Amino acid sequence: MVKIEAYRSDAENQWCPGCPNFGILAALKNALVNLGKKPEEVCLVSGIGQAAKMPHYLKCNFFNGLHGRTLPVAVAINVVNPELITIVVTGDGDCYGEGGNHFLHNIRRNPNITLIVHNNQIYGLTKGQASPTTEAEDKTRLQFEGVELEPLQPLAIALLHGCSFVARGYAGDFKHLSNLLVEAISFKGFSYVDVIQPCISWGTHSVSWYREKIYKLPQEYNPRDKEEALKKSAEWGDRIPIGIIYRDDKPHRLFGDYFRKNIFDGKLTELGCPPQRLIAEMIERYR
Ligand SMILES: Cc1ncc(C[n+]2csc(CCOP(=O)(O)OP(=O)(O)O)c2C)c(N)n1
Ligand code: SF4
Ligand SMILES: [Mg+2]
Repeated sequence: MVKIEAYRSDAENQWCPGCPNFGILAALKNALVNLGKKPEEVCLVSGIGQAAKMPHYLKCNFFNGLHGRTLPVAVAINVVNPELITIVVTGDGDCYGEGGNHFLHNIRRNPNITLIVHNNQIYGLTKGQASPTTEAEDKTRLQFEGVELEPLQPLAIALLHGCSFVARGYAGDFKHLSNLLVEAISFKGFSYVDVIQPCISWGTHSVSWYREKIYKLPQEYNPRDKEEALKKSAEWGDRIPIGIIYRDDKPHRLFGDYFRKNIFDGKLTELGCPPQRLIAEMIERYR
């Protein structure tokens, strides 16, 4: 049996005391333990930002790369080693702004990975500039007269581009979020969870602003109804739904399977390294 202690990291935590990111960290650890996954069976991938520090605070395989370039690395890891549970932890800026292109095209590719977006509607690490999900007219430290652009609707974008698992969680509801992550991580295909994570230092809304609006999708809600899911994905105002907004369990082609079948015959990790001589010849050819 896997114990939560197995995931404990010795790294000093740099998040602000009381940041809801701690809730996401606890929920993710709990989900992995509930799934019986050992740290060596998991790989976290992140870019730059407060959210992207997550892999430092949880002991398992990880890759911490460039801002906005999280998904391509995760997809490569999953293609090379499909048995590894690959989870992307990213921010709203990292994923929907700098990495927006990768978000769009990896929904279309359908890799077998889980994408967790800490959506605090702000660039937290760089101290409070507007992100793609900051609401129009919200005042930030940089946009002090109010944001001019309408916010991106990432859940609707995911649905319209064929994402088979679309969910929204809340960092302040440990049990609900942990259950959501269990479902997302066990899903076969690209599973996407946007997690509302108030930034208590730079965010444009208080924790109570979110708390008053968030509600759980009721038992009778049917997450297989795409039209209804589209409506729910756009619901952001007086009420904000959390839960599995859409899931389609029909088997879909996985990008990793396609890639290995058509480009490489087998698992890349089993092919081993090409001899040094071949690499040297290859480099010579392109000199
Ligand atoms: C290519 C590039 N552009 C900009 C930056 C500066 N930068 C670092 S983190 C960050 C914003 C992170 O915001 P988000 O992804 O929402 O994460 P948060 O800190 O809010 O969790 C920016 C703009 C960078 N490191 N690299
Ligand atoms: S700046 Fe905001 S998101 Fe970053 S650690 Fe502090 S409260 Fe959390
Ligand atoms: Mg952010």
